[in-house]
Amino acid sequence: MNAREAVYDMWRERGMTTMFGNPGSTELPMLKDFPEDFRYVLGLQEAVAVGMADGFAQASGTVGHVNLHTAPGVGNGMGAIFNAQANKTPLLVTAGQQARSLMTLQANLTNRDATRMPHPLVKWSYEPPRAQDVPHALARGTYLASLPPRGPVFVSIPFDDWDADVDEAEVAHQTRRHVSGRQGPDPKRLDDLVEKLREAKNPAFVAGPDIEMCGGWEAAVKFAEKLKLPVWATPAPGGGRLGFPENHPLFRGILPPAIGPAGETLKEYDLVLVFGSSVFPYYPNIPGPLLGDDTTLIQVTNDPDEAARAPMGDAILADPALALEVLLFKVDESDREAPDPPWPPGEPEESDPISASAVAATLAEVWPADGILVLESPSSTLAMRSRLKLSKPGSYYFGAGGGLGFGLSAAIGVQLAQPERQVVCVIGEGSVQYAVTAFWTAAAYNVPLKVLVLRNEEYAILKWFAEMESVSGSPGLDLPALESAAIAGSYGVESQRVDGRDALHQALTDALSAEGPRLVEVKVAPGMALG
Ligand SMILES: Cc1ncc(C[n+]2csc(CCOP(=O)(O)OP(=O)(O)O)c2C)c(N)n1
Repeated sequence: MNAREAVYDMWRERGMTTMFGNPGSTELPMLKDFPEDFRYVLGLQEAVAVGMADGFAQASGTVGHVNLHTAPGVGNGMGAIFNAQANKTPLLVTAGQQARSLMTLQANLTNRDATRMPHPLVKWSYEPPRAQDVPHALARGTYLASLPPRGPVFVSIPFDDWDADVDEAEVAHQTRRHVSGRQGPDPKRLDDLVEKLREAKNPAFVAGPDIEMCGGWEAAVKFAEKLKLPVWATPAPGGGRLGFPENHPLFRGILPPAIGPAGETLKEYDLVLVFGSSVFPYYPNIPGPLLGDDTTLIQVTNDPDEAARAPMGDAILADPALALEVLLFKVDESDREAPDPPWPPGEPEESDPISASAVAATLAEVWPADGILVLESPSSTLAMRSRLKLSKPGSYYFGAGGGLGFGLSAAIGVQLAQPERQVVCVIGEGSVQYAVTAFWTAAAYNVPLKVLVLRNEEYAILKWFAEMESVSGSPGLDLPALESAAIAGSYGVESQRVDGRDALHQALTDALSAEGPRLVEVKVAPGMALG
């Protein structure tokens, strides 16, 4: 058996049969005699390949795999690897390397310090010392990527390793292991938490993305219902997934992301339980008290770094879903009165062009029951969340790292992983440009993704930040004449430009019933849409 056969067997066994990538000469030996039961999805630029693999891994529940071209390919993919790290996406990033015999003289394409290159962005970075170690190294990387906190790992593989003989029995031991990483909470600390809950007069629950990622959606709903807890979503910039149905009567909204306003919002509660989130993904810098004097905060997270770096409160290290399931047995039903549901957002004001809030309201009218939103429209994030009120697990993907380019690429990966559900990528015209070649992949592989581009002819959110930061006179914030529909059309995605709510309603209805990928570009008024 050679290294290639051993590695493909391992990937097959782990359900890792979809590979994203952009190949070069150093990667071709890995792709030789590509097995028919595998699927290779070509990205035309590495940031897109990584973003697609990120979305695919998150939505499929497998470890994603993306293969990059030695040093320049890794370099191009780095911003997207940063996003995968922030998203806690289990991702195996592999890259080709020059032949071992040519590395010391540094022949062309040698990645001279391959393991250092992606270092701060990955959990582990490795180049096997011998060809025979390639299967074990890839197995180790795959286990590590999937252990909490999950994230990307990197393995550099020299050109001539793939045909090397490996010991079949040894490789079977190394690669057929099950390594499980869900950890339960310390029972003593959980009992303390139950006691605090019993004493609390006005507790609240903050739901983070790891609830959903750990399979704790149902348990979170039952827990909040049993205790009649008002529920907040963790601040939007760091909430790459949802932790709680946003149409639930107990759901209050999204916590404001800055320190001062978040502290102010939580001040009314005497106990705040944060599950599956950092405390907190703060941004931007609006100082203030972290927490009210009479508020106690307890965080349950499976990420030791999140537990250690929180600026206040206590932390319990555990899988948030497991902790919720145990807690459900330990807490008594509360006889507190359930809080009133919040007011739904009113009809958006009419304007010409229409506002992003009106776009969100129109999208809500046609939203498919099983729809999945991949969102990268910075100035309308809050309007989309508050009007779509997504209520099923696996319905929302957002780049928690804030690096643009995630949205369009990830949407393709999510749609490939969830062919039965309808994926809609809502994206600003500026954000489209960071992953523009993704249109080609959508067209070439007939990925039935729908893209809604909001054209406001500016970097709206940056103008808003400029105002907040008292920065006037900044260049580079206007985007006239960026023709997203025409660009997507030239890559092969059928596209349409519309103005006004009625035309948008019709265009979205048509796009959603069409079979292949479709794009709708809508003109919107400049500025922020907060609700
Ligand atoms: C890779 C990367 N480069 C730059 C930025 C900074 N940035 C944040 S939001 C934004 C503007 C996005 O514009 P658009 O998609 O049109 O959305 P709008 O702000 O108009 O809603 C930029 C450039 C970023 N987040 N990521």
